Parts: sequence; structure tokens; C-alpha cells
Amino acid sequence: MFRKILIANRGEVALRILRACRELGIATVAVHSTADATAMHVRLADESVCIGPPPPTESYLNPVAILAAAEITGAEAIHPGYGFLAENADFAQMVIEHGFAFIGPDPAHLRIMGDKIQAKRRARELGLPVVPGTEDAVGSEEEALEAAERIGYPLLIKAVAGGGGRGMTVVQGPSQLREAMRLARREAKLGFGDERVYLERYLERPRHIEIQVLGDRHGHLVHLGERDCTLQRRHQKVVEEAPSLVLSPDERAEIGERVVSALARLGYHNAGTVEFLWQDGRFYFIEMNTRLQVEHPVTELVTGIDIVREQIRIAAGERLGFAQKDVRVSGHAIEVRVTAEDPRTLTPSPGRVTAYHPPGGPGVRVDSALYAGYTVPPHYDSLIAKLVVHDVDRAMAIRRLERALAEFVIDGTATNLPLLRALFANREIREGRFDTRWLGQFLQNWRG
Ligand code: MV4
Repeated sequence: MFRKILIANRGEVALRILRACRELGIATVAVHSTADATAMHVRLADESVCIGPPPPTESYLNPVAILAAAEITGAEAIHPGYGFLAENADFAQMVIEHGFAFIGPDPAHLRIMGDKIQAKRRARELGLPVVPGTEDAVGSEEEALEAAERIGYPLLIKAVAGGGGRGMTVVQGPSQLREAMRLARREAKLGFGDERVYLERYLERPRHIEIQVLGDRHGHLVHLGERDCTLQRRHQKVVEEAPSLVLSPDERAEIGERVVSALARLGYHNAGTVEFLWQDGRFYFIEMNTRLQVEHPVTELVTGIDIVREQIRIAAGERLGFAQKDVRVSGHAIEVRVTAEDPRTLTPSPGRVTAYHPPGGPGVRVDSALYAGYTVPPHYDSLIAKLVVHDVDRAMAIRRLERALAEFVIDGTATNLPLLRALFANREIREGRFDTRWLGQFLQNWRG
């Protein structure tokens, strides 16, 4: 096992990794920008190194500064967390070439899944269901019209270089296609510097369901069931839960087995998540995340498996200590993302936190790096806390979540707590009747 790990991240995820290290008896190195000198992850780590000024490109996204910090502190491994350099194949390769362990998958797997078209092609070759569409970028408008006849309408024109919901154009019928192609290519060129686009069947009311996997370096893979992350706003997840209301145990086992067998053929190891759109009983692969995810606690609560601990053990070459038959999903877990932003305008609201009182009690977990007196810096993501609850079933989990949301006090900075409270008072949310467009529509009418 490693003796010392450098954590190449900040905020709540840096604390999450730090906690896993401490429980494994591993010393920790925090890195931080000058804006984060008083941050909680710096306070809790055994050692810390300042790696640069506030802009991420000059600190948390600077591979040379991070490798230098690992070198001078004698760290043996680097955990990238999520965001920043977590899925950067070049960084992972540099880490390994400099003699450190990268706590994540192979750089080759980061590379494949980082390219949307290649990822989709690979997923199909590996036997995963994908959205019907073109296999490559489409060149001419004629080619697009021909492909569209095969795919059917409505369809989506997606920018090859897009992602996170950017660069998507809906086309209702053949009469709109030529004009939409011209527009989409122009926008893709302007927005991403790459005009290539491809076509996909448009799913109108999907749910977002993702499968969590863990695999060791000895070819042993398991899935930990799904998370339903359908409630998103501008492609940012707001609520995540497990299990999904729409899957039966048989359907869960079936998609899980398909994902495990696909990733086993790929030789994948460490933690990973395969994202699907789900509509009318069918799964359609959209992408794979080759990292720890923000919403991993939901899975930890229903399975009892510590995903970060397993990531570290796997990177150290240890074997998974359990088999698929040992994984049981029990009860129901819900996570909500608390952000420092005005929920009506979405404007970030950095500033000094004057009072901080997180909820507690049975079945309540708060992952946060906040403390009273802390000033939320303006340079980074607005996520300031994740509130995660676990209870025997969904109805009780919602009651517990409402109770916890009522206890939660964050003063000094605007947060989306009022929005989260309103959300769970809504009947359709309580009954689980929503799709990926639901939250956007709710917010158009919500005035706090
Ligand atoms: C789609 C889709 C419908 N049909 N693809 C948005 C983010 C990107 N990863 C995939 N996205 C979508 N792709 C087809 N063929 C609808 C979405 C989508 C969406 C997906 C997941 C969660 C929220 C969403 C909100 C709007 C659109």
C-alpha cells in the first residue's frame, strides 16, 4: 500500500480523498492555489504545497506544479478527484512516467472515452446499446439527408467537439435538415473551432441513468448498480438518487452485466461510470466517465462500499475484496448539490460564510469543505456542499431529506437551499414522475 498520496484537487472532494487516506493509514499532501491558503483541505492534510495563483490554469490545472509538489514531498501516488486534470490522459501519462501511481484508469482508456465519437463506436463494438446515428462525422448535406432517412426523425445534430449538452440542434423533419446542418456547423466552428457534426436519433423524454463500476488490475470487475441523475439544470446535475424508480431488479442486473462484460473486454480498471439515456424501457449509451464522480456517495450509501478506498487499493495493485454476488443495493439514497449561487438568476454568489450549521442525525451525510468564517473564492465551481440521505425506501428518504434541508443553515452567501426545499415539496418529484426537461420547466415558473 502507498505511504503518501498527493491530492490534486480542492474543496469537498479533496476532503473526501483525505478521509479515505487517513482511514487507510496513508499520509496526505494537499496542493492549493494562493486563493485557497486557508481552505479546509489544506488545514486537514499532513502537508501542503502552494502550486500557484488563483486561476485554475496556473494552479490546479498545472501538471508541472503538481508533479513538482509530489516530487518534493515524496508522495507515491496522485489522486486527481473529479474535474480539473481527472480525465486528462496526458497528465495521467506524465504522472506514471515520473514514477508515481495514478489513482484512476489507464491513460489509454481516458483517451478513448475523452473522444465522443470514438467512445460511442467502442461502446457499440463492446456490445453496449447506443443511440441510432451516424458512425462518423457527416460531410455533406446530401450525406446527412441520406443518413437521416435511416435514423428517423426527430434527430439531433451534435458537434463532435461539443459536450455537456453544448452544440446540439434538434431537427423535426427532412425539410429542416439542410438549413439546420449549415447552422450547426457554423455554430460548432465558432464555439469549438471544429465544424464537424454527426447525427443521432433524438430521444424526447429520456431519463439519465448511469452505472457505477469498480475493477481491479487483475481483471475482476463488478457493478454497483445505477444512479438516476435525471434532474439537471443546464446540464448540471442537481439531484441524484439510487436506485432508479424505473428499473426492476432484473433490468438492473441485465444492464449491469452488459456494462461489466464490456469493460472487462476493454481491460478497464479503477472506478468508472457508464452514462445512458433511458426511454421506454431501453438504454442508450451516451458517454463514459473515467473518474470518481460527484454523486458517488449515493452509491456508497446503498451498497456500503467505500468507492474512494477501493480506488486507492486498486491503484496499489490490490484485489477487489468482494464479488458481484456480494453487492447488495439496500434502501434508497438521495443527494442534492448545494451551490453558492442565487437560485433565481444562477449568478454565482461567492463571499464570506458567517454561519454554518450542517444537518446531522441518522442517515444523513454532508460532504463539504465549508466552515464558519470561510470565504468562498470566486475562481472555482459553485458547489459548496453535498447533502446525502439514506433510508429504507424512497418515501422515507424524501422525509429525511426534507428534515435535513430544514436544519441546514448557511448564512452570508446566497445558496440554492430554498430551491432544493421547494423541489421536494413538489408532487411530481415526490412521485418520481420527471424527465431530463422537467427541472428547466419547473424553474421557469418558480419564483422562490
Ligand atoms: C441526447 C438527448 C436526446 N437524444 N441525445 C445532453 C448532455 C449530453 N451528455 C447528452 N445530452 C443529451 N443527449 C439524444 N440522442 C438529450 C440530452 C439531454 C440530457 C441528457 C441527460 C441529462 C439531461 C439532459 C438535458 C437535456 C438534453
